[in-house]
Amino acid sequence: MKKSTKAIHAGLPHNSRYGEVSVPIYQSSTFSFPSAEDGAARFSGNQSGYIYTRMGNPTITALEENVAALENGHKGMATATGMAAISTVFLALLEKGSHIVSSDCVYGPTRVILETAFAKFGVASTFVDSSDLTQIEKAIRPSTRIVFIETPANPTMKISDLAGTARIAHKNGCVFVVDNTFASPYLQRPFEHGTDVIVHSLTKFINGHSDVVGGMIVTRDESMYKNIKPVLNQFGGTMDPHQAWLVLRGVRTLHLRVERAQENAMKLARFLESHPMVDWVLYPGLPNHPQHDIAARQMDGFGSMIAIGVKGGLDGGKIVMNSVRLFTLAVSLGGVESLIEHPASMTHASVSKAERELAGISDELVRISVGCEDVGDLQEDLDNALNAISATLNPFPLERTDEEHPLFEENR
Ligand code: LCS
Repeated sequence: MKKSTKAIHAGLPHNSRYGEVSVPIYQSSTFSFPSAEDGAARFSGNQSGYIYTRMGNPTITALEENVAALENGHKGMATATGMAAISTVFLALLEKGSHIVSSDCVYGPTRVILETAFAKFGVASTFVDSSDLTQIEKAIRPSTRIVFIETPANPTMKISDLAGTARIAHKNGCVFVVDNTFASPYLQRPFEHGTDVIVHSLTKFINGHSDVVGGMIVTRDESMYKNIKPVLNQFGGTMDPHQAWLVLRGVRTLHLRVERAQENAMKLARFLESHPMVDWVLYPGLPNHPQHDIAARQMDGFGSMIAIGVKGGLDGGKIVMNSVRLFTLAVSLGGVESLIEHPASMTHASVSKAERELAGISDELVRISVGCEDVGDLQEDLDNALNAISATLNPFPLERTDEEHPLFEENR
């Protein structure tokens, strides 16, 4: 099946009792056993069948099958949130004395849990610019167990080379984990480039309607599944059947939403590039994006997230965020509605200013999640909000200064 067919069909009931077309919501915390012997056989793993919803549930299984199929993976494990997926993988694969190498611009809380909770249990972490393979290689120690990257990265839109990172991780005996939230499996399938484990915040593109939080872990093989699944079941960061049903409803239009949103994003990125109130635009689909070629090689499209720096720095950004009428000022991303936010004071406020600056998360960076509305309406809204900067903060120089942003190659 092609990916759009999988989004609609994977995980649908094959032997439905009443011919239902949608997966039923099995809202049951526990499942009866035909006999005491069957119950014991299910617990020992000698018989398949559901036991207790924290350990598995048919509605949740349907979603796990759907996302694993979209990723061309082996098996999925649905989690309560994206952070539950990430922390479960860390809990399962790291131990006292071990070390992890991660992208320096991962989602704020991913970095924070490594530097606080996991550090407390003796896990060391190093954060590098993962778009530079030599930095990843240099950071690896004999104790390194995981190389973890997010590409495109939140919020800098930095792209890391998946195949190159996989080679380095495997040469050094590390598990290569990718957070594929920003691209979604519709645009990027990391297993095709050598990844071992994929994590998702389903809250974003996969659900796509800003009404559910959820996460998913997908493994490439059975042995990795067996390493992680008991940790998820026992620590309990699992999903609820109703939540799974809502995400299943969302994922069935993944391809339609992603296609429309990225078409809108490309048009808006070009418009923003030429806007006198915009200093720089980072969108992987623009040829001047520092890793545009890598994105073109490993992705099926460039997605719908854009980072911009506006005239007037943070003050200018605040004016834009307070002036939009159609864009919603809110964190999160990947829904059908367009959102705008300020990472330094919102999603990445938990990361220190010094670390944010090293990672390219400057104070003037404004992040845009482009949705599926009419692109003309979106452009008009941004244009009005950007023009409010000059009206409020005049005078500002009108010449463009794209090349001033630290993420541009020549300024490294
Ligand atoms: N990974 C990435 C790349 C994310 O962007 C997020 C959330 C997570 C993991 C965590 O997923 P959650 O637990 O929220 O389902 N990113 C958010 C953001 O940029 N704004 O609000 C949440």
